[in-house]
Amino acid sequence: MTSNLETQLLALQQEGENAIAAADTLERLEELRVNYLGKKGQLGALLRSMGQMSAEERPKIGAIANTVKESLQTSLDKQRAALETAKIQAQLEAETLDVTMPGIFRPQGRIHPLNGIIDRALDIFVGMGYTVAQGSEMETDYYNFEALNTPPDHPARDMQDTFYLPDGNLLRTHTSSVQIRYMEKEEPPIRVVAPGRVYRRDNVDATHSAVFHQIELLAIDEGLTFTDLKGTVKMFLQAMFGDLPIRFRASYFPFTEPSAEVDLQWNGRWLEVMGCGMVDPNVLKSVGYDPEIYTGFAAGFGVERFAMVLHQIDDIRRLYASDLRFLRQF
Ligand code: 2NM
Repeated sequence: MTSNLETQLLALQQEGENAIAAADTLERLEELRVNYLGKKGQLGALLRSMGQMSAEERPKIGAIANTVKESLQTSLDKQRAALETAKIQAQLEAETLDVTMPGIFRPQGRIHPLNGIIDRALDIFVGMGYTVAQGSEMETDYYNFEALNTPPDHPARDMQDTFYLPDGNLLRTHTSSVQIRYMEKEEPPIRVVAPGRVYRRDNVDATHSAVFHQIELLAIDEGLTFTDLKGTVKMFLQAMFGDLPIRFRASYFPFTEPSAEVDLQWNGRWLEVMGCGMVDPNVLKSVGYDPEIYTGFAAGFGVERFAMVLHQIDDIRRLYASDLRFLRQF
């Protein structure tokens, strides 16, 4: 009986140690610990049969059982340490970073020349206290023409000049519609600048595009005069082009009276660069402002024209061609 139990204990130790040495994961090792040394494990099951043993046999078998238990526990600890080291080692190898590898090439992006002009111009006006406003490229006849004192028989309203949509709306021909909507929402004093894409039914050539960009500014206040307009335009053009001669030439727009064209002397030649004027009283009335109290000035220019002058670009179509050889120059 005694030697039988002793044999079983030693056999259990041998079997357990073989299994522990063969365990290749920490999960498997934990299974073995529960199987041999756990509360309902094999060692416990053998020891429960010690109850039937004589008093002198019991300490002897007990001592052997303790040796088996300690030996299995030591083997478990050793194998656990070995598996944990191997796991960390594998992880370190998987995460090895070769700092001598060449970097991943990421080509640098650039600001498109049109956005470059828009950014610079808006910075200048924001510096003078203006707020930037934007609006829809699709507009109603009212906001694009009617509220801007443009009569129904004005040539700009002709099918030849404006893109009309099947639903009766149109593609805005200037960003003035943004100014009208801004004035409807706000009360004077107003200082607003409206950049954006506009549409005209022009035949496309080196200097014309059916889609182009405009920036328009508007100031409404008590006591604003043509002198304020001239000073603002001069400050802006100086910031944009440098301190060059400018001149104002009488002109006509339906939405301003008086109106003027602004020329800039660039490389010894006079270039027309902006249109401007004092906001027509009819425009002020259409947004509910009293023209007896408020006056204002407005001005606008084409972004493409500015870009072409400042960067010596000979054909407007280059600005839309997405040719990287062209775009990388800016
Ligand atoms: C220009 C020239 C002259 C202009 C007028 C307005 C508004 F909404 F106040 F009536 N905004 N912009 C204006 C006036 C634009 O661009 C060549």
